[in-house]
Amino acid sequence: MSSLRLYHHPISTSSRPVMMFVAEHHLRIDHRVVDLFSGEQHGPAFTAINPNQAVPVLEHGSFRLTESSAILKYLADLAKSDAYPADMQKRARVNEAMDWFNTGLSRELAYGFAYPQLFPNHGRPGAQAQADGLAWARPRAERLLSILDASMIGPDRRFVLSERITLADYLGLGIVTVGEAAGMDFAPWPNLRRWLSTMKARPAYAQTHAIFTDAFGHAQTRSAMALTGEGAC
Ligand SMILES: N[C@@H](CCC(=O)N[C@@H](CS)C(=O)NCC(=O)O)C(=O)O
Repeated sequence: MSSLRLYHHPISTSSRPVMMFVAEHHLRIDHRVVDLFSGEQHGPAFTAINPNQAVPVLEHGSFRLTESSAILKYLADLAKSDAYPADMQKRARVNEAMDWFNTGLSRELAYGFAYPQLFPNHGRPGAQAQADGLAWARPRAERLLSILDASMIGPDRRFVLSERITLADYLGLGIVTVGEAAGMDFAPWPNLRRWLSTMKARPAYAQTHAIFTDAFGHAQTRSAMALTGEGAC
């Protein structure tokens, strides 16, 4: 098998799901950290790898792939993982949930609510604009979190739309945890909290989320990020 390489950053919302999937499937992969906080993603070397100037990027031999959702699906097929079922309708259900996370919850919870608070380059110009932006995003994020809680996880399922873990859980975890880091209160959603505990109890979570947890648990690290003026999710 050709060699695998993953360009990522351990704090990035889009990288963490791929890192966790890779760890849980024991894939041999060359990990390359792209330093988002010094702006390495904007330099010519990385721009030649991904013109979008964003992580994650997967290389499999000479084949290069961007977009976390596409990378997860590619790796799952490569690893013949049950997390991406072969059955057409089960697979469509996973795709459906992944699109929901990536185009719906990500927009409201990550881009609308969390990033403006956590990453200086996402902050709105001025305190009033920042407050207005958060007031706009919060109810929209809450509406989607209610749907995730009541309909997608529900009282009886262990995972999103499924009894078994799928790629949707890995992808969704990246987005839900960044909302949590920004102070979204999950108290109203017991099924969501149970799912989050289940995901955090998986052995690969601690290993792949150590830097993320550390960064948002220590005010000192947060202000160090603010000083750089760089960095995104
Ligand atoms: N839709 C892309 C999003 C990739 C993305 O935005 N990555 C962020 C980290 S979460 C990034 O590299 N940002 C660098 C920048 O904006 O300068 C995916 O799912 O992979």
